Amino acid sequence: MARSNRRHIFPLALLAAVGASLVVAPAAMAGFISPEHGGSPNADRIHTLYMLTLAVGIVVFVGVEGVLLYTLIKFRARKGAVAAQIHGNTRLEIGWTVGAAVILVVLAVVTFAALPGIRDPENSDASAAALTFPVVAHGEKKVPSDGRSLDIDVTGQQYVWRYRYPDGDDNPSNDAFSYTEMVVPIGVTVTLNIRAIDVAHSWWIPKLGGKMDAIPGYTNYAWFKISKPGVYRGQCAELCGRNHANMVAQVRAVPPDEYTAWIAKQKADIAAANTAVAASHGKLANDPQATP
Ligand SMILES: [Cu+2]
Repeated sequence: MARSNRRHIFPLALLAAVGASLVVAPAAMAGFISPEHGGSPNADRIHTLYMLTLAVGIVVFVGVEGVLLYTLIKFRARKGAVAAQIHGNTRLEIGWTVGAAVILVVLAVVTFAALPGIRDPENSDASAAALTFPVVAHGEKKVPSDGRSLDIDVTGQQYVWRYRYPDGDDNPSNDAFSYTEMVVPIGVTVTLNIRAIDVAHSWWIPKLGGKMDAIPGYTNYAWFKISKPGVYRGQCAELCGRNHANMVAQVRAVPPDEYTAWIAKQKADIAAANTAVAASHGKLANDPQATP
């Protein structure tokens, strides 16, 4: 009797451990089972789809494993037991085939219904409309239905991200730009044109939506809209060389007036740096001792 009790301890302990880990899983696994979210509505919709699929998966898992465990215990080997000879069960087999098909159809319908909300940019908040510019949809590029957004170029290169901010005129050479940290206003829909100039990279700030490849020779598109100020971190998500791990990115969302001030300062700093470079080039050109 004592021996058979001990024999049961291990499987019971294992069951308890699995049960306990399922209970603490949601907290411990946040951002693991489903990507991080909470920064932009498209990221939240991706999260909802993940959780819905996960819930269906858990129901199927518990059902299948439950029947399996029940059967293992109820029909375990006993002295003198004779196995029943069963020749299939048509109703049961049709049932689980149709059941699996119905689950797939439901998941497919829900996914296709949610896709436009993930793919198509929303309109900016009315209060932040002054910071948006007209954008044109073409090919794969989707734009908000009011035809306006803050359209930022994202360029990946070994091993840094560069961002160019539109200012409303047609001259890209006088636009503000920055590296690594992108600054954006809250309440504004930001559409991204994602490119690479050397090898393949991948743009991904998990809380702001799905990842998007940055491929030389192509332009890919993504969008986000942030409602609360904060810093949203990410990292190049495509192995792009030996310093790939250092190719970090972050988006800092600030109130609109702070954004306007930041752009102005960035432009002034860039102009001052260009002037300083031109001056030192001039000095070099006039210095007979300088070696080129
Ligand atoms: Cu990279």
